[in-house]
Amino acid sequence: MSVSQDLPPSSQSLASDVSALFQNPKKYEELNVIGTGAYGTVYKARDLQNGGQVVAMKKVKVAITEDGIPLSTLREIALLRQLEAYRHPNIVRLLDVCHGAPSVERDQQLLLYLVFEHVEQDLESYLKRSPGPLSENRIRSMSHDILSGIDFLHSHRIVHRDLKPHNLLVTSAGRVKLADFGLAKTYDTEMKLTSVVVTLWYRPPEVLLGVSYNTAVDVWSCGCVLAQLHTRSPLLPGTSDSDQLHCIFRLIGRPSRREWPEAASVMPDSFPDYPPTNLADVLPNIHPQALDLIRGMLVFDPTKRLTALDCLEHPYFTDEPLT
Ligand code: 0RS
Repeated sequence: MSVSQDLPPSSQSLASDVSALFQNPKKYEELNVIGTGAYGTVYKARDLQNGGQVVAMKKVKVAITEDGIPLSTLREIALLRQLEAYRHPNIVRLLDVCHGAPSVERDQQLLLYLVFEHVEQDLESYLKRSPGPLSENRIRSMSHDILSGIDFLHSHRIVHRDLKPHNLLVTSAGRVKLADFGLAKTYDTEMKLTSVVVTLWYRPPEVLLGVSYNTAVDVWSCGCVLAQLHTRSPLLPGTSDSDQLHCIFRLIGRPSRREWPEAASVMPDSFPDYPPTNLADVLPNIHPQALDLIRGMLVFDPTKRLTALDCLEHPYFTDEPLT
């Protein structure tokens, strides 16, 4: 693979950096498919050179141009590698990046293999398998784990954009780790080509309304996940973009015309004037501080929503020591 020849001088070091990290994927033995989606396919695999350690191997197809691998892809891989240096406890470990052998490279496409530590369960299955409600301590510790992971990404100017129980992984020790972020542009194009059903339940109003968005989107998604930790069922299970907005406004009330973003793709009067529902009725028996935290996360205006750091500093986490 020739990645460095045609790049501007400023990106030379980046390209060779990434290039040096690519290894032969032959040293991994695929065991079975863990999941497949817009992101590509994730396999459970065995690292043959490392005592047979079980790993999660994600195959991503990358379109190559005359100039080689798109600079945006190289940048994202470099960024994932850079993040890995911090070994954040709530981010899944990236162990290796390699590329496909020439025989597996199709026309204008390259297979990239991202090798991660393998984590036993995803939060979706964890909640389904849980025989009863999670304990208050468990909920608080999992909520803190998720928010710490988000705050770490945000402090590196990364927006996850698709946070949901499916890509939150639960270790055997009960810690939560974020997966499936980065390489966003790489699979945005893939997403349009595949007919994968994407869940809308964690999507914030600004994304559904088609206005520009930022890190606040992850806080909304996280608010939906935190509510789900309490009830073990999705808070806002919309069936289409429009139904998702109905679900949201039935919960938080339809925003006034004054609050409605100018660039929105739909008008406020497309929706009934829903009054807000009391979140306490939807989340019965919830810790009052947890309720206050989730309220601050599910705010329509992204600029008025709590940040991930605000959330971590909320009394829900600071009033009592975490277990
Ligand atoms: C739909 C019911 C199924 O170790 C799992 C892992 C798992 C991983 C792992 C590590 C690092 C990823 C996975 C990863 C990479 C995209 C991803 C998208 C979603 C999730 C993880 C991604 N439900 C969902 C999948 N599932 C079984 C139930 C599991 C179970 C254990 N361990 N992924 N998925 N990155 N890219």
